[in-house]
Amino acid sequence: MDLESYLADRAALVDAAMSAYLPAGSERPSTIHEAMRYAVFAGGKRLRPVLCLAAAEACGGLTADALAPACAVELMHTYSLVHDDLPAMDDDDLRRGRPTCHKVYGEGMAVLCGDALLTEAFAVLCRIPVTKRYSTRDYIAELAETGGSRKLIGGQVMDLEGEGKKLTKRDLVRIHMAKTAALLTTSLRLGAMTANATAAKLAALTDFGHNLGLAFQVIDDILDVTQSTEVLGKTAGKDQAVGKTTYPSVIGLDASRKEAAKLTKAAMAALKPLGKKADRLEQIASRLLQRGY
Ligand code: GRG
Repeated sequence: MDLESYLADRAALVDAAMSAYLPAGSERPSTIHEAMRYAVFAGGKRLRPVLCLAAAEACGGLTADALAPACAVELMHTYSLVHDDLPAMDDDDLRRGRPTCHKVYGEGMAVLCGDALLTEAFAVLCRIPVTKRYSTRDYIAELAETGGSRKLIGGQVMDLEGEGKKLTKRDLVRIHMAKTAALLTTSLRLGAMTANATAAKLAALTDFGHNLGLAFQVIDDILDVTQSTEVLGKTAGKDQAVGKTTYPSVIGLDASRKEAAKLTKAAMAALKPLGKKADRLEQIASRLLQRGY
């Protein structure tokens, strides 16, 4: 299967599974369930769930067994976007090419929508078939650590407190390791765990995830200044408008492109222990890098 067909096929599997897991839009109280579905089914790339499935496959596991964690990471991701867009955070009107959740359903409902999506992520995670090495407790610990104040929330705090200040490249790495790279890495690790992956394979995927996550963020920063709002589906030039330090603002556009390429190369090198089975992950990394150009 070529990469395009693979990405479309896996995204469709994840969408069908998420639709089955989530309450129907008509279920009472329907406003919250409609808001959850509005946020989730808004045309996201489904990068994190696809990485989860591809990691399971790279470790010799079944795609079907990794569907629950794939949905869980996308639900956590969507919650973070809904809350990140709120006026108290990034205050954004546009996400995934549509009005943000709070613009449609109001701020109170958007807060509750994010809360419900995050809670649902853990409920879905409990549906993972247990393997010899990993128990439900291991899956929950993995996702909880990533969603907590040492990773996603901590990264968001550093991000908020950094607005209007001149940060160094080291500060940026710390923020993006906690925000973007952490959830990408956990997506890979949860998928691999459903395939009963050894500690060595998990370590290789962790290394891959850290480098890929940072590369993804450098590319996201580049796109923010080089692409239009229409292409991005979210407000272009937002980073500069709110005084956020980005890779291009610290090291320049050319050096940022080189940095993204270097990180992608390091990510690909980390896949060596997985052999040919990791080819799909390598293709995905290469495809993400192309987005930055
Ligand atoms: C808990 C409020 C809160 C925040 C946690 C992850 C995070 C911190 C906030 C999300 C907002 C954000 C801009 C994160 C940076 C990572 C990033 C570039 C997200 C966009 O991911 P894509 O491009 O989006 O995969 P789609 O829409 O395709 O899913």
